[in-house]
Amino acid sequence: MKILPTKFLSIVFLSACSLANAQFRLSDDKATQETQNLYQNLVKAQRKGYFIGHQDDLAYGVYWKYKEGRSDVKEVVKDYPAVYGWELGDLELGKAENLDGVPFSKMKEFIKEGYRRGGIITISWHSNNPITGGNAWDFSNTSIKSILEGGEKHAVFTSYLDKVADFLLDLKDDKGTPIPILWRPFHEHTGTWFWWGVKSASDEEYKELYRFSLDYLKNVKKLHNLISVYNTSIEYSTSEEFLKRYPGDDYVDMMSFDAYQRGSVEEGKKFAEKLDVLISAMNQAAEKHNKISAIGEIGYNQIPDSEWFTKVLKPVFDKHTFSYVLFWRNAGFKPGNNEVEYYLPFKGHPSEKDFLKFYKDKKTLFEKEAGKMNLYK
Ligand code: BMA
Repeated sequence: MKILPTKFLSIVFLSACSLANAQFRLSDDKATQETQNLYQNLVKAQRKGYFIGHQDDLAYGVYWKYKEGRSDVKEVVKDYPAVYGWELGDLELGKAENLDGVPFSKMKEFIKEGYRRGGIITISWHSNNPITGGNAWDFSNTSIKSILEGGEKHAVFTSYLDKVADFLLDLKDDKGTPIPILWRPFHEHTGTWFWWGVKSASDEEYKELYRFSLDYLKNVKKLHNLISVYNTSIEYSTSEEFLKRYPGDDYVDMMSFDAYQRGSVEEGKKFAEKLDVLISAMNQAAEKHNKISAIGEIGYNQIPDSEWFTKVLKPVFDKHTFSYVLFWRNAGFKPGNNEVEYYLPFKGHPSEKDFLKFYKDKKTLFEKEAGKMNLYK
């Protein structure tokens, strides 16, 4: 009799635990085992902290390009980021390099390398405009109807998806197992600047675009290694607004937004307040729909505030739970104009010390931790 209550309690406890994870199910019921494992491990890891990511991390830094083993992040904290972001824009045109000059052949190798070390891969797609032939920022068409099913430009759009699918299908480890990908298409859709944004796609058209492309990749192209990431920009403050163009639970696995601090260092306070609202509203939506959440892109170009990571970001991040945050690319000097663009410190940058402090915080998870967590098992 004495044993019973303990036994009973442990059964209750165990079933509560498995229930907690069981409610998180991938939208693709044919998802590969590794993809399901990654998803469940992301759910678990959220209780511990959040993974830190960086776009194009292994390809180049502010002062270098394509040097094996290099990474601006690693040179500052002696560890790679846990999440690697890559970008497919221009692949759909059959080009050998993406819109930022990264050769797709190299990108594939970097993806395999990050995965081999136990890192997480996320991919975005600044697709060219299939209607006008302009780039992703060409929102001059007033409707995307013609690329949806039955539309006269539909075949152009599916030819784009075919190219994307070929690339994704080729992402396999040495044993031929597909590498799980956090797929974040048609991002920042609440903004005005992309052809899938609010200026040229109605809410219903956007949802249809999202659903059609995902169905096409899963059902026609047989891709079952995708974790689908819904991504807005900053134009919301409630969960209802955040979900205005939500394509539905059967199409989304993670919820996310992109946000950048701009202007002077003094803007940090306002940015932190906004960030707090953005995460709260997103997490309310995520909780309601049994999805996990993330910050798809973040940054403050050139990091003019030498304590930005620990004084602006960390206090807000500490109030919430989410699975990863991806800092945008250390492009350095951009050819064609005199702009300099980078979002994480490199060796010798004034915010190096602050980023190291951020690294040492127990909630920030980089690649060594990710490796130990065996995210794919
Ligand atoms: C933007 C900038 C651009 C880049 C684009 C796609 O935010 O970094 O330089 O071309 O992302 O990666």
